[in-house]
Amino acid sequence: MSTPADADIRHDWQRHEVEALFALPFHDLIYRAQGVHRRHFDPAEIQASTLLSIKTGGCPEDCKYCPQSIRYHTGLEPEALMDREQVLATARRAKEAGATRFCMGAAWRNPKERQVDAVADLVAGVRSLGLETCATLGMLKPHQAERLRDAGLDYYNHNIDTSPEYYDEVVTTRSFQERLDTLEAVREAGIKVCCGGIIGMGETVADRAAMLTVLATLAVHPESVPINRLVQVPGTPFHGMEQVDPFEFVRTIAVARLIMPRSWVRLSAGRDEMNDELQALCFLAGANSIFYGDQLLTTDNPEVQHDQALLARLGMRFQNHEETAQAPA
Ligand code: SAM
Ligand code: DTB
Ligand code: SF4
Repeated sequence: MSTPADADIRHDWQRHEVEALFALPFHDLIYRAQGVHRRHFDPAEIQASTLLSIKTGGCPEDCKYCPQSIRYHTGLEPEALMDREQVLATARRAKEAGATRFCMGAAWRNPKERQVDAVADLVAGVRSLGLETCATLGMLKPHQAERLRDAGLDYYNHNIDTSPEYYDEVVTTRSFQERLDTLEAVREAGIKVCCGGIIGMGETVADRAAMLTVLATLAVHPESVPINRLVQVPGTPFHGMEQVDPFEFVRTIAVARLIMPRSWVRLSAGRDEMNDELQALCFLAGANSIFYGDQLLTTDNPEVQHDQALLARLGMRFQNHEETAQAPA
């Protein structure tokens, strides 16, 4: 028998319908998003992912938001791949602090075979600690995705970043289609997909609607949808961009929740510059995941004590390890 919750799941969203959601009065949009959220999730529960940059800087790509591109002078010193013990020690601390997922990021256009082997070894180690694993390493070929799956990779993060139309204003060194090809390789390998974008790069509301429509019309919705607010890093071309209206940011979260009801919608980069009230509005709009830990990849994130206190003040709690625990691969 089909339930109202089943009827929430659609893969045929049209751009004009999604734009109409963005145009709703704020209170109606939040009310609808809350309704969908409560049909699919416990509204008090937040999933926590901790990020670690395992290979920082020196990236050949030209993403105009990114401090790790070699083309921009951001003062970041390129570093070699981090050693295994250091990664595992950081993962252990993340688990002790309450994270359930550990995401390893590398500033690569795409990994070479030996780099995939090295990350596969890290994935196996992190998974054996009882954490969900995620990696973000740039473009992947199908056999590389399979290698990472065999090592026990649960999620792969690869963002579309923005709408197909605005994309060329943001990145020129890889195409939107190449991003979709990587997402397909990941999905085909049986790895869960983490895919979202960035708000505040000068895009229009129609671009935001178009970006979310691409995600919501994939054959399977991404299991995680990170919504980042641009972190403006001096030296990057997008430094100095006009700030996005906080309510417009909350609307983006609400629309993501409405059209991808079963996905973990992550309030991602940019939280360090948000006040507690804005974050609470994002949770009310349906965000139920955060990056947790004092650092994102290269920029600051709120301190763990602050996040713990915020959740306590809101009567919310972190998802616990038992809910995500899986047998070792
Ligand atoms: N190099 C890999 C790639 O681009 O696929 C993985 C790491 S990359 C830093 C991961 C994602 O972080 C980007 O796709 C982008 O969405 C996000 N990101 C990077 N810099 C950001 C910034 N300054 N503000 C917000 N999000 C950012
Ligand atoms: C995602 O969507 N956001 C994260 C993660 N996936 C890899 C990265 C945010 C990076 C913010 C800038 C920095 O710290 O370098
Ligand atoms: Fe490189 Fe990823 Fe940064 Fe783009 S977002 S410059 S691919 S590290």
